[in-house]
Amino acid sequence: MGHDTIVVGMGAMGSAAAWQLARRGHSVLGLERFDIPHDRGSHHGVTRIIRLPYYEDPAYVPLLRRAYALWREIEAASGEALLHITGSLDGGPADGALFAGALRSARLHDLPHEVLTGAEVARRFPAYALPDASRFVFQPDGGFLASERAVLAHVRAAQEAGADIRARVRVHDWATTPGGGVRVRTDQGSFEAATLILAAGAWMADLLPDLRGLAVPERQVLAWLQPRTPALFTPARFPVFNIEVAEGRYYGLPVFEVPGFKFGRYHHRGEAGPADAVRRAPDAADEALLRGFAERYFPTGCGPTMALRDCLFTNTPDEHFIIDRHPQARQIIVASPCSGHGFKFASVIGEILAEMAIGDGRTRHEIGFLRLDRPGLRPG
Ligand code: PYC
Repeated sequence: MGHDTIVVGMGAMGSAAAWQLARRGHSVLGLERFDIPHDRGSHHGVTRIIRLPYYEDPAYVPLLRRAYALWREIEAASGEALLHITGSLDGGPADGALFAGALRSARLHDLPHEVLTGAEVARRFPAYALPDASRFVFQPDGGFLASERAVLAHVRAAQEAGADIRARVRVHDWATTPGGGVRVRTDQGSFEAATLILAAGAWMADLLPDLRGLAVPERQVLAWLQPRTPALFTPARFPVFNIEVAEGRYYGLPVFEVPGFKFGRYHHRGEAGPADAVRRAPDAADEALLRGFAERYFPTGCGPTMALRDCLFTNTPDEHFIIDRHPQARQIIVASPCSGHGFKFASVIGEILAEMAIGDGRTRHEIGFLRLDRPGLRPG
């Protein structure tokens, strides 16, 4: 057997898993099809939101608490500042799913929080001009992660712990071996291991055809606009947000590195398909849609466009993650279709994947709600 574990995909989840495995003394081969880091998938674009009152489901909150601790651990191990606290605002119409979900998680998990009207948000954070009738959960521990830096920190830490990490290696396919292991065929030869972790993000269904229809890549576009009043859009004065407005569900972050505040619309224009087939380059219609949102809700943020970039979500039918073993091959662990909200969890998902790959394969974390055979993934 070549390695204990092969990890396919050195993005957010795969790089964290490589570190968690290597630091436990496991021999790891990490394979990435593109560069490390790269801008084809779901980890580029400088920053990603982290937030605690999880409107998607309160079951994520314990995972988030551990994710925060592990982000601080990789910061200490790498000497990189990765996690920046700004507070978070989550909400929209008072009877909407986003506000109700955030409030439910905050109450259920006893998270420090305040409920604010649109006018109260504007008084405290003057960049915001949200509908006064809407309601928002402000939670002080929200913030953002420096995303490419985080991937690099995990990769470097994994290498220092002995992992063999290789970029520009394209995996063709994989097969189980008679001895209960796995062989991975690539454009640079075949590799064997006892366990395989598939963390290939938008390319998951290419490696695991069973996931077609369950892990569907979707094009997203992000805008960075130079604020007309930059002082209102700094991390100290601009909490990260997830909001529902008349135009859809949007998220955004303060100015960091790129001289513009960053935001995007969930399911931007609904363009989905295989990762290599989805249209990529942002166009004038993308920009117009995003600027229209900012002009209405962040009028002092709406200076010149500084950057427009695209990335991919990998959506499941119920928009929850998939983390499980392959039903027919227990030595294959499937992770990383995260429906666009997974990056913040990468640190804890790395720990989960390492625990699943080692010893009796049990993880201390409660991830039953992310299994492959859950009702939300069944047709109809
Ligand atoms: O989870 O806050 C989030 C998020 C923002 C954009 C994509 N996911």
